[in-house]
Amino acid sequence: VGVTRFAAVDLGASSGRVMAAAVDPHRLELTELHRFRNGAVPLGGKFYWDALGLWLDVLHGLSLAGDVHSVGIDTWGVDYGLLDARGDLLANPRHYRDGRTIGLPEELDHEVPPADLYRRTGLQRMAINTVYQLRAERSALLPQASGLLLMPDLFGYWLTGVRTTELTIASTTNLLDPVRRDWDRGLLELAGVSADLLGPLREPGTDVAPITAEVAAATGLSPDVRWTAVGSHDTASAVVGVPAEGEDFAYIACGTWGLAGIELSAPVLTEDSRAANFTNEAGVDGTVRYLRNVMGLWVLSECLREWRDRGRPAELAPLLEAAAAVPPGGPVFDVDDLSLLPPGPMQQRIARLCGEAGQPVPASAPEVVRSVLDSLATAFARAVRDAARLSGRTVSVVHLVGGGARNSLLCQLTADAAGLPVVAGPVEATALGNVLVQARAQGVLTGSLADLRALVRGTQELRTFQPRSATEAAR
Ligand code: LRH
Repeated sequence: VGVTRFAAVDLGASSGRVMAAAVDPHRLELTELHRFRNGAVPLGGKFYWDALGLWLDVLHGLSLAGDVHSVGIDTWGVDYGLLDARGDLLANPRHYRDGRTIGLPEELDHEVPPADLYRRTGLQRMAINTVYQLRAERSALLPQASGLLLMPDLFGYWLTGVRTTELTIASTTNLLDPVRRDWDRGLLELAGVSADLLGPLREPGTDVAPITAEVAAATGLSPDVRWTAVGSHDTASAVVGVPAEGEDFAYIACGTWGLAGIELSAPVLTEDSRAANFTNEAGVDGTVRYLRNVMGLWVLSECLREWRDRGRPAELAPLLEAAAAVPPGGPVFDVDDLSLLPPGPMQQRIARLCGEAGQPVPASAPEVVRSVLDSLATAFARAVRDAARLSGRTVSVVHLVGGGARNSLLCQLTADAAGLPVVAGPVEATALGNVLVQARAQGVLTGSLADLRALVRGTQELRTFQPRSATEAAR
């Protein structure tokens, strides 16, 4: 069997990248072709995607891809673009950190009681969910729209001219029935979205279409290159890329967000699960991603941005080293507090949260960093414990993948808080999961998710952090 090459486009919250991978049943080698900044574009008090700027970066990345067989695209969840009758973008897509959905969950509660919405969709209650964004759009652009594409599908449409809605990204909308893995028509109607506004639903791992002649000309790619629908929700791809062995594992996909949970074969839609704010998102191969969205490294990166803007030292490596030397047992705050969601003065918000919780306020930068990481580790450990309890599953190891896997202090603190070994890596689990699903869809790999994960385990660098006792940690 020869080596086949694939391209993965992964649009993450702080950066986007185009990667190439060489794959055969014993090989999985990722090369970064192009990395570019990504983030919410503030304008007029609102936050947008820079969709066309990103499109140029995607084309540039693909122009460096050479001889690839197919392309897969993943982005973060919940956001979408609206199309007019000609198929053109109606407006710049909004970014979920926009404040337009504040108060809308409470408003929708009058039409669909929260318990009912959870039983039907199984999603964690978050104001960023598409159902609330659409509500904000109801009297504005939605009536003019002839099409709605979630972000990875929008880029796929630009790549091929074909509209489709991939299942894992659809499952972040709060409009999908996680049991039937199909739209809840009643909720679509309530959101003001007719089913024909959305493309047909497709499972991840579906070959969709070849790239357009325009894209082939712009990138130098062969016009035979395919778009393969992957787990196009970045978290779904990240979970494919978890190098787990067996079933007793939890994962934390830790980047801007920290998605902490387990993989199940059926959703958990109980009241306990709703009260614990767990989500049931669709995964690859009919799986359910049973997890909690934890605020993640966003809190830390906003602190760094704030310090940088004020001309204070904001280099991550020395700050982490200093944070590691801060004694344990310091202030821990609720990282999921809604006040931390929008960009802004993070240190001040953290100080307020610590103060309100009757804890000392971290003063120096290393103390703030340590408090953020202790708080994240606490939230991750709680999510792992809750996921096991609510699903009745046993967890004996935690896999931490994504950018957070580089942060040794975070990995160690998570192991300590969870009382379980943490296996860190791969950092690029999302791009790897994207590529693996393409390679299998295109017949280069075969087997189950366990087989795909074995390839990750056998080819990528991993580090294990053993949990320490309190006395060991203090030393
Ligand atoms: C992580 C993520 C997460 C949420 C959020 C909007 O990048 O996709 O799963 O959906 O972003």
